[in-house]
Amino acid sequence: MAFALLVNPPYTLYGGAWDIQADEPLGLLSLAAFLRQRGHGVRIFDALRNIPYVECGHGFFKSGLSDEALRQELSALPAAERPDVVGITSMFTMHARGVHDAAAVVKQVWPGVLVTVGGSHASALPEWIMADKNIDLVVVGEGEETLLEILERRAAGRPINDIAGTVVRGPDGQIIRNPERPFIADLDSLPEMARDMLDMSVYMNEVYRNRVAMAPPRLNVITSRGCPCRCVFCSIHSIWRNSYRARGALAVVDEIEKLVKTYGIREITFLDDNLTLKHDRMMEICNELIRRRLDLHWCTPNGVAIWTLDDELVDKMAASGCYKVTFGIDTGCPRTQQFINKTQIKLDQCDHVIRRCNRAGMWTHASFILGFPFETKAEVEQTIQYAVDSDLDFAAFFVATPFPGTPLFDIYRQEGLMPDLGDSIELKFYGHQSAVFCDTKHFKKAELQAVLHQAHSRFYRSRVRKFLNPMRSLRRIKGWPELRYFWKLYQLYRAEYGKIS
Ligand code: B12
Ligand code: SF4
Repeated sequence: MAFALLVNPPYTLYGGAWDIQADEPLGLLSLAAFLRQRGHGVRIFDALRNIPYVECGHGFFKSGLSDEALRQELSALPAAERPDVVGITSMFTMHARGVHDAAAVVKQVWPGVLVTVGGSHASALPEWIMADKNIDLVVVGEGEETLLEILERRAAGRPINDIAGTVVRGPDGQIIRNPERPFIADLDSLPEMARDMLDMSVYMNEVYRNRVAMAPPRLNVITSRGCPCRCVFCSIHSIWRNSYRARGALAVVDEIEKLVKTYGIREITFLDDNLTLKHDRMMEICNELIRRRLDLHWCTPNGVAIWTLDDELVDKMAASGCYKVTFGIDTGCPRTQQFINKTQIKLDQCDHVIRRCNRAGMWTHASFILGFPFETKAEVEQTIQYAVDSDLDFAAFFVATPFPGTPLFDIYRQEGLMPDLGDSIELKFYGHQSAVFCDTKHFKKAELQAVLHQAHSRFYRSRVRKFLNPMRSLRRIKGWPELRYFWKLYQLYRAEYGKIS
C-alpha cells in the first residue's frame, strides 16, 4: 500500500484581495476516492479553509494557511502517513503562486517526496509550472488513472518519466511532455467522491455565511465532465479537450439522495460545465428527483447552455426544485457571437426561454462578457442594452479575460495586448473577470473597468420596477424558503444598489 497526500493550497492574488468562498475541492475528493478504492492510503489536506487574505510580499496577497502554519501542520501529521507522493491542485491561474509556495513547504518538510500538480491551470501551462524545481511532475487532464500510476510506480521504486498524461523533467533538466492519456470512458465506474475525508460542515456553513442560497445547507454536485462547444474564452479544454461525458441520471440522483441522508442538505448546486446538454438525461434527473420526493431546491450558478432548453425541460426543471437558472448568454452583439464562437445562441430564442423560466417560477440570471479585444464601444453597448431590455432578474457582467490555454490568450498575445506576466512563480495574472488587466483595441483598462461598473448600475436600476411587480414576485413564492430568499435578495439588492447608485 502506498500513501498519497492531496493538498488544496492557499489562494494567492496579485495586486489586491477580495472575499473568497471555500468550496469543497471536488477534484481532490474524486482522486482520493479512486486511490482509496485501489487500496492505497490517502489524506486530503485543505490549506485554504477560508482564512482572509493577508499581504505576503511583492504585491501578492494570500488566503489560507501561512507558509509557517502549513509547515507546522504537515510536520505534525502521523509518521505512518508519510506520503510517497504529494499532489497539489491548481485550478485558477490568478491563484497559482499559492501552489508554488505550498510545493516549497512540502519539500522543506519531506525533501525527497515526489510533488505533482494537476488541475485546469496546471493543464494549461505545464511547462511553465515545471520551471519551479519544487515540482517534479505535472498531470495534464483527467487525474485518477494517471495519479494512481504515479503513486504505484513511485512506491515500487520504478521510473516515473514516461507516464501518459504527464509532463516531467528529463535527466538533463529538459521538459518532456508525454502522450496524453485517454479519458475514462464510463464516469459511473468511478467511486463516489470521498466527502467523508473532509469535514463537510465547514463548506455547508460557508454557504450559510456568504452566499444567497434558497434553502441551506447546500452542497455542490458535478454530474459530467467537459463540453463539446468551443467558446474562445473558455479554458476547460486544457483538461477535458472537447470531450463530454456524463454520469447516468440514476447514479446522479443516488448521489444526491445520499447527500440528503448523510448531511441533511436541502439544496444542491450543480457545477457542471454543460449540465443540460443531453436533454433526455436532464429530464430523467428531474423526474427522478420528483419521483423520490427529495423535495430539494437546486440552482445552476456555472450556467446552462440556453439553447439546450425547451419548454418541456424548463417546466420539468422548475417542478423538480430548480429555483434559479443561470445562462451563459455572454454577448448581445452578433459580431461578437461570431468572434467568440457562440453562434448556437439565437438571441430571440433566449428571450422566449427567459420568459418561460420566469413564468415557471424560477429566478433568471445570465452572465455577459464585455470588452473582447476587437469590440467597439457600440458593440459593448449592444450587450448591455440587450441585458437591460431582457426579462432577466439578474445579470453578471464580466470583462473578457485571456486565460492561458484558450484561443483568446493567443489573440491577446498576437495583438500585443498581453501585459508582462512575470515569471512562473511570481505569475502576475490578476485577471479574474471583474478586474480588468489588459487594454483592448478600443478600451484602456480604466475605461473598461468603468463600463463594467456602469453596466451593473444600469441593469440593476432597470430592475426596480420588475422587483416591485407583485405578480412577478408572487409567482415565485411557494413557501417559507422562497419568502426568506426574497428577503435576502432584497437586502442584497439594497446593498448593491447603494454601491451602484
Ligand atoms: C466548480 C468550479 C468553480 C466553483 C468552485 C471552485 C472550487 N474552489 O472548487 C466556483 C463556482 C466557486 C468557481 C468560481 C470561479 N471560477 Co471556476 N470552475 C469550476 C469548474 C466548472 C469545475 C471544477 C471542478 O470541480 N471540476 C470537477 C473535478 C472533478 O475536476 P477538476 O477539479 O478539474 O479535477 C480533475 C483534474 O483537473 C485533475 N486534477 C485536479 N487537481 C489535481 C491535482 C493532482 C495532484 C492531480 C494528479 C490531478 C488533479 O484530476 C481531477 C479528476 O480527474 C471549472 C471548469 C472545469 N471543468 O474545470 C471552472 C474553472 C476552474 N473556473 C474558472 C474561473 C475563471 C472561475 C472564476 C474566476 C470565475 C469568475 N466569475 O470570476 C471564479 C473564481 C473563484 C475563486 N475562488 O477564486 C476557470 C479557471 C481558468 C483559469 N485558468 O484560471 C475554469 C477552468 C472555467 C472556465 N470556463 O474557464 N468555479
Ligand atoms: S458552452 Fe460554456 S462550458 Fe462550453 S465551451 Fe462555451 S463557455 Fe465553455
